Amino acid sequence: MKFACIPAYNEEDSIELVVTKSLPHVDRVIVCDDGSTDNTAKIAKEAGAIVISQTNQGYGAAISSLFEYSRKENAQIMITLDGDGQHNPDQIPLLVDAITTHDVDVAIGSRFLDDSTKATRYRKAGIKIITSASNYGTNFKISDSQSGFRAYSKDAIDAIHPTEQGMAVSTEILLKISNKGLSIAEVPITISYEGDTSEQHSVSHGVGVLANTIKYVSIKHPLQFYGIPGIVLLVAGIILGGVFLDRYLNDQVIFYGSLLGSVVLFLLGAILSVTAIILFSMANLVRDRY
Ligand SMILES: Nc1nc2c(ncn2[C@@H]2O[C@H](COP(=O)(O)OP(=O)(O)OP(=O)(O)O)[C@@H](O)[C@H]2O)c(=O)[nH]1
Ligand SMILES: [Mg+2]
Repeated sequence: MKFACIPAYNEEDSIELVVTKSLPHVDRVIVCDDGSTDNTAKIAKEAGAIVISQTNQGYGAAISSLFEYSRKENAQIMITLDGDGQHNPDQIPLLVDAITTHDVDVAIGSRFLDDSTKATRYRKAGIKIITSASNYGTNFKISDSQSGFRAYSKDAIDAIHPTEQGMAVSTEILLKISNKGLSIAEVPITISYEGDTSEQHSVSHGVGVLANTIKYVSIKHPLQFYGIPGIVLLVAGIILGGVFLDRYLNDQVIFYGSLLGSVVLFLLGAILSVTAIILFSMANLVRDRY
């Protein structure tokens, strides 16, 4: 059984077309209406979708509910796509095909595999930065880590339990795919940015997603992320302390600058190093829990 799963928040203008265009390609269309204040739920239901309604918690919370539903209802393949009409439901078979004929666990619809995407330069640059950070954490080499147009195999549906409530869920899922050893492939898709004026919103949104991505990556590689800067600071603190002692012992000059600098660097270095060690052991302990 194939399910098309659509997170939707106040998408009454677009949801009907997304649902009706998705229906021919799947067995069920499920819309997660995350506390919309418009007629999204009603329109989706009338168009033929099953509607899950919950209080507004964010994109990630909706994705999480859709995973849970698909697991419970034994979906063999789950496709996620946006309710705002930016993804073309007629491309669902492209993603499904990657799973059924090429045997991958997760197919990501990428906007950037060919150059036709008309996203603004800033948006492209932002997604590139986030994707590089995310690739560093996963060892994948994908081009669009933030795409919401994806397909998941049964193994992936069973293995992935997202917990991020916001947009960072896209990165979180990639890390979980990597940790579980699931396979991944990208499929070129097109996206429509018509009528999109949310540039400013996108900047703050992008910064938030990047911060979250760094959080995930730093947990995955704590020794590089905290340990190396920690040791560098510790060593710098020790050197500066040596300079202070040298001046004090040889010339009886109390050089307050290097004393203070040495203490600050040493403390910062110690904090980062301890953080690295704690995160490293914690990551090992909880790695296989989800
Ligand atoms: N259920 C639910 N869906 C949401 C929420 N926020 C966004 N969505 C849906 O998730 C999809 C993607 O959200 P968008 O805001 O379009 O994100 P985007 O495509 O990255 O950004 P834009 O370029 O501004 O469209 C859309 O279908 C939204 O309706 C939410 O809080 N809950
Ligand atoms: Mg959108």
